[in-house]
Amino acid sequence: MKAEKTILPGSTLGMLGGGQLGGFFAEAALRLGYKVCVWDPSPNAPAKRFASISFDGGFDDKETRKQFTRLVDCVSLEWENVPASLVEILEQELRVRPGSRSLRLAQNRTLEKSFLTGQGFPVADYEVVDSKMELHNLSLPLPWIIKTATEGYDGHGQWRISDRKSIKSVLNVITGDGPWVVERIVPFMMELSVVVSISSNRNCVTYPPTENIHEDGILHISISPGRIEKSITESAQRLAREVVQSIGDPGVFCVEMFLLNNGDLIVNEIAPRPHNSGHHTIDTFSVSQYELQVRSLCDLPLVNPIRNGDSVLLNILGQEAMTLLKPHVANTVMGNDYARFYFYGKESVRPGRKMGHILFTGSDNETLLKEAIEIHGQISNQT
Ligand code: AIR
Repeated sequence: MKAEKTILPGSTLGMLGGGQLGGFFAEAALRLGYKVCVWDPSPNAPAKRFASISFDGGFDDKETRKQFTRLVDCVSLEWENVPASLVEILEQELRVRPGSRSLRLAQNRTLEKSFLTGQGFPVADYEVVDSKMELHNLSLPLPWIIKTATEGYDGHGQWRISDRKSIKSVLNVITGDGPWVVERIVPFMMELSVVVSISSNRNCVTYPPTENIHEDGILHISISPGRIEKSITESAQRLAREVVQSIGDPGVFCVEMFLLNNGDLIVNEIAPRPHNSGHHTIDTFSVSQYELQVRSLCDLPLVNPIRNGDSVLLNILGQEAMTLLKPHVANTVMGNDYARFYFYGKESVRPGRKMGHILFTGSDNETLLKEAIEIHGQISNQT
């Protein structure tokens, strides 16, 4: 790795992955005066709308890698399915943040879990099985959620089992070659996520916890700040900071956790990148998670995010985008006084695909939540 130095505006930042998260990173970088080079095999990847230059080659294409390496001053990523082997090669010549170490952890739930438990962080009880048949012999109390160790994303590669009788039927639908992580489903009060940015000298800044509501494994609504007591806010931020510090890689991370009925927090997952539940930081904080990604990558000072309002984020999923963009719906929904609209520019719709989001901002998140639910009703019920 190159010596730590500040990479100043005017330089070119490389981005592996060209989805919406990379797009928001690019917008933050452009505002600060950087150029951005996006590498994503999909020619129409959303972040390419903001790129000074972009590459469409596969992540295993040597020629693309050569040109990308020559052009960029440093590299970040926005998706954990970018091959860790590519990041390892790039790291030999360039600063890559977060690096292959955190990427490898995030790409493999088995590694992630053993890292977390090894470091003494609380997680749900779990077992790792290499073959599906081992499920019959597990003594882990039910209900379970079974997750593929690798390549799970947005609820894909996850199956729930509530009783022993249904093990047999689930065996027929589970895909992949294993291993799988089988987690005990814990009753929780709330799902929370905390975004942390950490610099190369291990200085950390965190946002307040966001409260997340999922539907079918996909993030539906995020409420900021989460509706929790101050003491839980502080413990969640401390836990997230400690997790990220123990990984040790500079960058932006999100620690997803569950708040249990007894007030305890347990870690669910770590994302080595900005998070969907942190999009609101663009609008309601003095510094966004994307700007902090740029700052931690370039060794610019990390500043404490100052909140200037409440927010409720509503994801626009799959077909909802098409409904919203019908003229009569757009004309009413887009007239909402609290709402800011983000469309990611994705060219094809898939069920559950994140097509955009609406951010409701104001001074009271109960009012904003009502607005979000009302608009969700309008975009999800129409054909
Ligand atoms: N992403 C990555 N992990 C979680 C999320 N939401 C973002 C990244 C990635 C994009 O989703 O920006 O590039 C992929 O979206 P899609 O709709 O093409 O699967």
